[in-house]
Amino acid sequence: MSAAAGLAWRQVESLRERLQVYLIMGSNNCLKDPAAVLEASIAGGVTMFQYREKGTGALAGDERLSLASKLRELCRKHGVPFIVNDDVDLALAIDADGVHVGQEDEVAAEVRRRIGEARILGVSAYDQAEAEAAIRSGADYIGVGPLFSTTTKEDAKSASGLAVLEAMRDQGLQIPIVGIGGITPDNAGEVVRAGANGVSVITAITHAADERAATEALQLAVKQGLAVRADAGGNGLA
Ligand code: FQP
Ligand code: MG
Repeated sequence: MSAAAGLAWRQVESLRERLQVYLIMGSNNCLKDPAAVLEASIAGGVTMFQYREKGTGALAGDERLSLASKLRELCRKHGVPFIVNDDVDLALAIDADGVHVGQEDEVAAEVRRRIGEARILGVSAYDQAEAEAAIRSGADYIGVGPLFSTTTKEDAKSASGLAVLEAMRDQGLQIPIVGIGGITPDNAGEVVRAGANGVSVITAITHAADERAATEALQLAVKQGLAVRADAGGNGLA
């Protein structure tokens, strides 16, 4: 990544667009070769990618580094921002475009300090207080959820529903938001209409029979949701 590209991606308008269809994935989420899954999803229009190698059967050590590097190069080749989940050292080692951390991970303000000003910082927020703290820590975007129930994350909290997104926007939060947890092409539109700029998914793409088609369906649902929001006068956030 050149520093210039990183800074451009951090621009708020650009980041909102990048959050539209955000794929999160590690080797253990995939039913086939992870690089093939990522390539198919990029062909279908994935706008951002998070490498999350975690949970039962996750790779470690050299295997993890090697897969991370491979997926990082694929993203670079196609101009898709590459984010690393949790692991700042890995992100710096492979020159990732950013890092995503949650409330139980390295403190967000410290992550911002370590990754510098050219990389994207994403932070998970379950409610308004966590969202405000994330913003103070230098987050570029927040991941809000789980909105719907999910079985992918072993330690997931209970589903919040869409009201949390509406409440955040009603309270004036302007930061780019991506919804997470149990999102499919069927509910992606309502996630955006409730106030998210996009959706992030694991299973909806990695377990799809056709990853490209699944990505296209998510992209369409998000675009339609954004259009409805704009028609309704938007909230200045679309
Ligand atoms: N939102 C997003 C994103 N990515 C994530 N990985 C999470 C939320 C969850 O630390 P966290 O983050 O609570 O759990 P884990 O590290 O197990 O994923 F916004 F990018 F969609
Ligand atoms: Mg985490």
